[in-house]
Amino acid sequence: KTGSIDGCPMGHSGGVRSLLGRTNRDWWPEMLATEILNPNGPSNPLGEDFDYAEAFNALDYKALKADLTALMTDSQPWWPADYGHYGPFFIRMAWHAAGTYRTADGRGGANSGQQRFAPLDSWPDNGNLDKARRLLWPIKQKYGKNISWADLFILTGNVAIESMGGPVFGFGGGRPDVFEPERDIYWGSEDKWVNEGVQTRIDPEKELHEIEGPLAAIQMGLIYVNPEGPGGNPDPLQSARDIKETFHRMAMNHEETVALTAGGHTFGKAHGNGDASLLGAAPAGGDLAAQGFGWVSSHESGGIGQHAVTSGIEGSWVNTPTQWSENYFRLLLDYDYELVRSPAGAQQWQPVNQKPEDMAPAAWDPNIKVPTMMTTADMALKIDPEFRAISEKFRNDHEAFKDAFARAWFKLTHRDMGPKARYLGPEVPAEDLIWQDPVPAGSRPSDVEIRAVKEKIAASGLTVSQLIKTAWASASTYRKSDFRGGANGARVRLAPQKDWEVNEPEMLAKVLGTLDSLRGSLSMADAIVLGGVVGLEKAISDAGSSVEVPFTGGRGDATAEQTDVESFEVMEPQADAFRNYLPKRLAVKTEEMMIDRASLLGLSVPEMTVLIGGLRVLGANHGERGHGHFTKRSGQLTNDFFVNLLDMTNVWKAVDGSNDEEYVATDRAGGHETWRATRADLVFGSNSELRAVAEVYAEKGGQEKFVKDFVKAWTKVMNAGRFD
Ligand code: HEB
Repeated sequence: KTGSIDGCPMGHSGGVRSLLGRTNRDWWPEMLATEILNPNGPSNPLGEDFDYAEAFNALDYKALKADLTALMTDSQPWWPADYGHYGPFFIRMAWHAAGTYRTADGRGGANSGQQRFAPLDSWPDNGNLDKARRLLWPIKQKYGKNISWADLFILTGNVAIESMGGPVFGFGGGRPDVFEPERDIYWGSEDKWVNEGVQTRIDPEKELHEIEGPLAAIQMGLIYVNPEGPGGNPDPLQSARDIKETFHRMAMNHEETVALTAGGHTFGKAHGNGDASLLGAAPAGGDLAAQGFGWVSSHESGGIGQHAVTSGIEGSWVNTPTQWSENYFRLLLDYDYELVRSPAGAQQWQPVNQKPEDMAPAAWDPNIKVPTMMTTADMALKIDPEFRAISEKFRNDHEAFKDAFARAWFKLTHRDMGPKARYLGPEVPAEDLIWQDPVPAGSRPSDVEIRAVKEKIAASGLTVSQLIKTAWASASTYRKSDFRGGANGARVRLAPQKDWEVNEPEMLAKVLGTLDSLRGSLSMADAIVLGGVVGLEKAISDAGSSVEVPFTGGRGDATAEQTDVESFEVMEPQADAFRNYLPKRLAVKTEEMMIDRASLLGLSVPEMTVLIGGLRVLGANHGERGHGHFTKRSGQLTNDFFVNLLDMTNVWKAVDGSNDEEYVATDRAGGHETWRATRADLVFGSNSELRAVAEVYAEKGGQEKFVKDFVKAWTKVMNAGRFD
């Protein structure tokens, strides 16, 4: 499975990697510790009541677009526009904002404005994009809270394409900004940037070429691949292999990949007219006086304009770099290319015997003609047979290329926004796209209907365990990273989810069949969640409490036609601590996988803790696994898990041969076995912070709070992914 956390990330045997890998503080130990002022998570100066959708809807969208269009040709002396046009620069900014997205965990991408923060602001691949963002500041300042940086990056990319005559499919706003780096994202474990020596994520010993999961780049600090070829080796075929894999991890097929790259490189140039060693530190390590700028150059003219160095590669791909055209494929396919070096020493490809009319204007003087170039990554589109066929097709059918580019760009820049219901503004395309995971609107059932179906489910003979497991299977696919999954759509009854081992397919089919026959006018999605409510209310009253479990209907049911099976495959849990499911040991510790899943569900530490403790006693474990089932009153919602976990009568010991994944408790005095547990159970006793929360629920009188908190967290998960 691509992009998974299977096996050892670095290809070495037995290694365990940490969940977060190398973090900002590892890179920049002197970084200002602003986060200690935000112990409860990211700060937001706009305040809790700020509603970005409302602010965006009040935006003067037309005026903003007009200002952006004017900015394209408003060259500033501190970072002059190549060819007098900033369009290509802004396209690269938008593409790099979106391009960190990876399907495996849905993290990365353009949906929160992360490019403003470390490590992304300082990735070598994002070189000089600090200037692109700064060029936008006057416009951001003017429109203020009505447009987020995150939306502005993408909209600016669109306007750039439009202003140069390129095709655009649409724009949806609605990406609220965050105000500090995302704390939950793994960017890799390497301790060197891509330009500091070869350290690829590719395992040369494995025959099957593998890139470390879940990442979508081959080296630290890259959006995708090294333009000069893998590890700097200018081999177009090997580059093609890496491009295919990395773009696949961003949900792009080969055609989309070719269209995107060719369309992007129809514009602009690469910068390498000077000595790369003259560049200063990246923004996160930059001098205070540089005010957030990095890569300050001691090169001629301060390394701007004519002397700018970014990638080190020099030149434009086509002869018409500020105009949409057919020239990329024409030049790529019609010329032979030879390997040359740029003034910065980078390896790049130059057309052999280029006709003067095919040469490009120099970026700083239209009267000077310079040869065009291709990077090794571009050459992949010419040399690799699969890519070549697509390149030829697009060359012969420009309309097809235009359409493919426009659609792939829209997908690239909107892929991490989740359901279309989240898109805002006047340019949202009417067409539904399969990668948006469309769900037809549901209707709200009446209280009378709900009560009737509840009674039928209660009398159906389905057990608490079955109802809870099924509702959990449906809702717990939600991930806040790209807003996919969740109970809405009831995709748990469709391939591939209905067949996932974690969901116990046979049990699931039986429960779903019964719910289907009882649901009346309710959608399946609602019936599944309502089943959970029925199970939970029974478990609560059997335990002697009385707490009502809220239910909000109105979910819709997606069809198989509306479901891209392959794109859902990456969402299959490789472990689920909530169901004590671990089919095989992973490269990340079981308890870290638990934190990861909880984070994707948007849960806090107490919410995660109360859910796990509750799910255990409700019998929600995968299969008949008894681990962590610390109760003699199965199916009742009690705090027994916490009480027994913290009970000093038990002595715990790892089970031989379980690789420290399974544990057994014996009675300290009697010596007989009392309980069995997994790491995902015992961590609530061993980790001091989790233990502190577990204690609250195990305390005398903790039962009532426990039930209330469980219901609240449960309901939060059941409603996650609803934007109706
Ligand atoms: Fe790109 C630029 C690479 C894809 C768009 N790029 C660029 C450069 C390089 C590259 C190296 C140069 C930089 C400097 O400045 O120096 N790409 C690359 C690669 C890839 C890519 C390797 C993969 C294959 N692109 C892409 C895409 C897009 C783009 C997909 C979109 C769509 N780019 C771009 C642009 C530019 C670039 C527009 C230009 C910029 C300026 O001009 O500034």
